[in-house]
Amino acid sequence: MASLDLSSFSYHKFVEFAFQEAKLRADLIPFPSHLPYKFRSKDNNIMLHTLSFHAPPKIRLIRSLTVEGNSGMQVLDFAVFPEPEFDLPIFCANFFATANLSIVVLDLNPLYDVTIDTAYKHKYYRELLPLGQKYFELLPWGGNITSESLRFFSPIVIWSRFSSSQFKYGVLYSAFMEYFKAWLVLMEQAVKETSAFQICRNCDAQHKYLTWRAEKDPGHPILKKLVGENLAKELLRDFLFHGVGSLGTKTFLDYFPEYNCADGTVNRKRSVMGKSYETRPWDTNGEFIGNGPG
Ligand code: BLA
Repeated sequence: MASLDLSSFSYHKFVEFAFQEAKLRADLIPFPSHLPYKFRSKDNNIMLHTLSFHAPPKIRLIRSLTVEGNSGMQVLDFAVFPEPEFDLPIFCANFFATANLSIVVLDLNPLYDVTIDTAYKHKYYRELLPLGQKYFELLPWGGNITSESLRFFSPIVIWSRFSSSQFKYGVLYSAFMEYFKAWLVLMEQAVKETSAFQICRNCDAQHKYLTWRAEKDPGHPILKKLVGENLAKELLRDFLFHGVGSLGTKTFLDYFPEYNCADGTVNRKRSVMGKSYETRPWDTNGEFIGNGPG
């Protein structure tokens, strides 16, 4: 199988595009408690770069982490989190590539579970379905996933695994640009919520999302290997999923009691339900057709 020379591509191009595009539509201010980071992994072979901003009144945090070096691996973790006064989706691009294999998740992650909340689904995704359709064939469904993850995904999620190639890299770049521009349009149109109840709900929903990812994101083992357990923890709590310690007080087990072990600790397995959804669980109208675990 042909493999891709990883030195011929970089996710920096994605990050540059995103921050430039965001700057056209919002005033980005360096995130107060973050410094742009450039650091080397423990074995010195890999560089990690971080960048983060906020942009009142709508963007609480826009941040990116890239990992690259001569280890045969490239990673992008780029996300945008809205202020709780807005029920905007969370922009999410998580790409992992080796010379042979790429694993990607690109989505406007819904704040509310769209398999249940159809009003939220219609509000944000009805008009975006054609955008998703453009890419579902070229970046096909990646097969079984951790079942718990699905409630954080939207009907236009791109979850894919494929042989790394320049062609796919180009398709992914194009999808990334279009998805991000679509998010920015939603952001521009978003109207500030005034109901205290609704703002609290948004805040809780975002906190639940952050709590899930800060505990169970599939990238954690690699981050820990690269920078060690302590720095990885700091990176997760203070940078990647900043807000997990401040937007709410509930714990992981409050949100996800099914992970409770008999001794009161969190089950270390990533999934208690197991993997499922072998094929795309939404039809072309964005109707949920997944059978779920079992
Ligand atoms: C695999 N990453 C995956 C998978 C998903 C995601 C769904 C497939 C395996 C699984 O079902 O868990 C991504 N899951 C997500 C996202 C959400 C979610 C974005 O629930 C959001 C709610 N991935 C990264 C980073 C690294 C990384 C930063 O984002 C590395 C530093 C690596 N992801 C990575 C690897 C795999 C993977 C190595 C395959 C290994 C595995 O399946 O455990």
